[in-house]
Amino acid sequence: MIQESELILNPDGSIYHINLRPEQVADTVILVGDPNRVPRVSAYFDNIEFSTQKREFCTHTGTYKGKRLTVISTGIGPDNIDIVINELDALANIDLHTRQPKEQLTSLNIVRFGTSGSLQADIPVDSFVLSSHGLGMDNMFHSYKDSPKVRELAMEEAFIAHTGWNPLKGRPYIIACGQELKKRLLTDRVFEGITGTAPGFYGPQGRVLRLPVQDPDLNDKLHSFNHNGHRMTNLEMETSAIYGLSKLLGHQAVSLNAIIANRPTGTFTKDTKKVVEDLIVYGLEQLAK
Ligand code: R1P
Repeated sequence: MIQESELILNPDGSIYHINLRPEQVADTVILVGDPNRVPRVSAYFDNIEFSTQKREFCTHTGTYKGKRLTVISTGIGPDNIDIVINELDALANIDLHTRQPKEQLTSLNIVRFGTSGSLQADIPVDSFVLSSHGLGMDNMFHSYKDSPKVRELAMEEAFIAHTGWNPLKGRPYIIACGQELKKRLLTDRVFEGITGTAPGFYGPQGRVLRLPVQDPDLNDKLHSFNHNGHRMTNLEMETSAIYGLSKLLGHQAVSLNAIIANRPTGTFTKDTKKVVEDLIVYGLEQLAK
C-alpha cells in the first residue's frame, strides 16, 4: 500500500497537483507548456466535458472528431514534467482506494504540443519538429533506478565525447520517442531529430545577457552533433523528461514543437500565435485519424 504522504490525494479524491480524478482523464493526453494554450487546443473540441486548474496545471477533457482527448498544461521545465507524468500514470494505473498498483495496466498516448528554438539554419522559424529522441541535460531522470534500461547509452557516450561535457552539470541522458505513436504524427510537413532539453532558458541554452556561460561553444557543438544520421534539431525544456518517464511507465510519448526561434540565424517568428495554432491543428488532425 502506498502511504498518504507518498500518493497525496485532495479531499475530493483528486490527485495532489494536477487536481484530477481518474474518470476525468482520457487515454490520449496532450501536454502544452502554457496554461493559456489549453483553451486554444480545446477550442477545436466537439465538446468539453470537464475542466479544472490548480497552479500552472490547467486541464480540459473532451472529444475531437469523436476521439476523447485530455489537454493539460505542464508549465515550464523537467521538474514539472516529473509531477505531471507521475500523477497521470497514478490516475491510470494505481487504484486510488486500495493505494495499490492495478494488475491491468493502461498505456497512455502522450503528445506534447510545444514551442522551441531550432539549432539548424535549414529548420526555419514557423516549421514543426518531431523529436526522434529527447536529450536531457537536466538530471531529473537519474533519480529513477531503471533509467539505464531505457536510455540510448551509446548515443549518450558519443554526445559526451563530442561536446567535452562538463561532469559538474551531470550526465546527459537520451531516450527515443514512442515508435507506434510516431507513425501517426510524422508526415512530410515535419522535421525530425534529436531535441535537447535544458534545465533553464538562459545559461543552460547558451543565452548570455549579463552572465557568461560555462561553455560558450556548447550550441555549436549541439549543432554539429550527429550520431548514425541523427542530428540535433532543437532546444526546449520538457521533451527528455516526458520521454524518459513515459518509457519507464509503459506509455507512448511523442513531442511536437513549433519552431519560434532559429538560434544560428538569430531570427524569431513574426507570428508566434499563428505557428502554434498551425501546430495545434496539425496535431489534432493526426491524432483523430
Ligand atoms: C520557455 O519559454 C518555454 O517554452 C517552451 C520551452 O520548452 C519552455 O517550456 O515550450 P512551451 O511553449 O511548450 O512551454
